[in-house]
Amino acid sequence: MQFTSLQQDNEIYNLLQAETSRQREGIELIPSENYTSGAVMEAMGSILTNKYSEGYPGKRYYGGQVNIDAIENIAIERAKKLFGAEHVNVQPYSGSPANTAVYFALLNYGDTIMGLKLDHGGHITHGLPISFSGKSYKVIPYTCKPDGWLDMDEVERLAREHKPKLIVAGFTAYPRAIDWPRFRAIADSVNAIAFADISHTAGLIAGKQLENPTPYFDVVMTTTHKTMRGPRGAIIMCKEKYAKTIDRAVFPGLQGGPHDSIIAGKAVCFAEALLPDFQDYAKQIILNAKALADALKNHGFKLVTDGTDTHLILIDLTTKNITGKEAQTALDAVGITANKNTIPHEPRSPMDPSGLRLGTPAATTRGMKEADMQKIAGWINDALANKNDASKLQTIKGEVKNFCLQFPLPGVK
Ligand code: DSN
Repeated sequence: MQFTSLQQDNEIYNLLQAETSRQREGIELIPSENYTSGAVMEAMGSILTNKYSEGYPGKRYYGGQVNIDAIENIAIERAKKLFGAEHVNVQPYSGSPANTAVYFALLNYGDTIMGLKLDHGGHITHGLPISFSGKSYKVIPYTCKPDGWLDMDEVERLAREHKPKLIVAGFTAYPRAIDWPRFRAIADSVNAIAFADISHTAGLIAGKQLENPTPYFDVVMTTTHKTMRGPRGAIIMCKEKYAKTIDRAVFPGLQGGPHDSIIAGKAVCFAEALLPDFQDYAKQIILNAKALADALKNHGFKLVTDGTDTHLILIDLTTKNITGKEAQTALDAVGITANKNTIPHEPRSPMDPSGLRLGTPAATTRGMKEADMQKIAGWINDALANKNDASKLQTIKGEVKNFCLQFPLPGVK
């Protein structure tokens, strides 16, 4: 028997309803999360999930591809237009497999790569010793300075010394704009491949608020579900000379059949990002992040690099009497979702670090503005100051819920 409605699976249906309430009644401040549109969700939950389509448009291993080819080609063309890319592969399942495909395409095992150290704001796939990237390649990590700013002089010195084959410029917890030309110049000076992982800021780049590395980097990868506000997935963009190698690494190198419903969702989110109001959205994300950063500083919080140029804020809690884990738990109790995070030169452990990472993409999608960020900073301050006072936390939770109910949840009826 096949169910005709999700309600026939009570257990999952009820949890989905509960998650809808959680998302509706709380403030989402995890910088890598967002709310997709109803149109993106419609594509993701469509009959395209029934299809297998190994290969690429015009070169598939199964029949019945007339519509699938058209959808994939549209996704590719829209991404090219959005980022000014020469070649785009829209099939990667997500960011980690996409980064793995880039390495698999362009490197031999044992080659030297450089990436930002994870606890300084990099990513597991940028060379963490216990990950595939760290086990397969010789990794020379670069770091941030004690003030939290990226140490570009160190990047240059390490590149000269170790002559990497590829330099990853990618960031998951770095609040500042990136000097892409300097990365490119350093890579050129040692003949390295310049690879940007723009997963966090792609929406701000597509929305023309931050500089775009795509025209002059060799390879650029982005996920599509963060500031891009699309389905969970990724794309790889590259210069034409790498196109064949990248495509072969994605399929058949690492993946089988692409997720066609997700590719349709990517096409839809690119169409949304090509509309002029996406630029207003991207601008508002940054205005909100700056407003939230200023308000937090007024409450006495120390921020890594003392502020932000992007959607992301990293609070250094070492001057407050609370750890990142305790802060995350206290915020969960009031309906504010954020994540504990390491800070550069972390004195504690990744499971209970000294930082708290916040971001404004999701709150901005719901329509929150600068004045709302002041309120949110106030609730964050109160929740952390009263982390052991269950009754006070309950009161704040009520205020947060009343506030959130004024902002509809996109994509949900
Ligand atoms: N998990 C993502 C983030 O939160 O930044 C990175 O993959």
